[in-house]
Amino acid sequence: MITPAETDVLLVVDVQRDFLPGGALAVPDGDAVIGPVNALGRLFAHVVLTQDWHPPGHASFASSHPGRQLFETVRLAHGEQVLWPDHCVMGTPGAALAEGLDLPAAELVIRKGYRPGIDSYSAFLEADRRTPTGLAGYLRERGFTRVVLCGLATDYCVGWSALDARAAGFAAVVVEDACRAIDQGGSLARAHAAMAEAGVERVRLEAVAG
Ligand code: VGL
Ligand code: ZN
Repeated sequence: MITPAETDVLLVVDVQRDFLPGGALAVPDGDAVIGPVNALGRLFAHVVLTQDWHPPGHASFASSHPGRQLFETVRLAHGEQVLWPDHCVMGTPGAALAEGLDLPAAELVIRKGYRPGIDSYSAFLEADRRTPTGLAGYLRERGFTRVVLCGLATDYCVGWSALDARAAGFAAVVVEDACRAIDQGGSLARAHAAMAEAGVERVRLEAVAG
């Protein structure tokens, strides 16, 4: 059972139009998270959102690598990168938070992936694994000790954020049915294994007490 306390923060990851059906990088059934996320938002006193936020021509876009295919992996200066369709381009409608997302009391929106050459699945550390987004410092300064995660996608931004929450010293809980996965090439199974190894708790919505 998870009973939201003053030291808990709900982290709502990348619930943006481009990740919903019809969007540029649609997560299967992605719109199914909106109801559960809104319900969670009413249970937590503190809510933080993330927004994937890329400049045009971002290094994670297949279109920036002529001759390369979508979902192929390439080697960038800082490591392996999956090539995605152009998505969440800063200031475009696809980068906007999903319609129907109803979290008026959210206290912070943290944007990530805005450096042209570096992706950032994680809300805490960019893909070079060195550049902090500032979120860990913010959460520590606010006195939070546990991060409860939901949103899109389980195997990328939610999963990486949960692992980095643990690495930064927070307890981390993923509310599974308030997330959906891209699940390409075994990515969801890998994410589940890594989360289990790192001590990320996985619960269902009904285990979060009102
Ligand atoms: C995401 C792939 C690329 C995510 C963001 O939000 O999970 N996945 N950019
Ligand atoms: Zn992205």
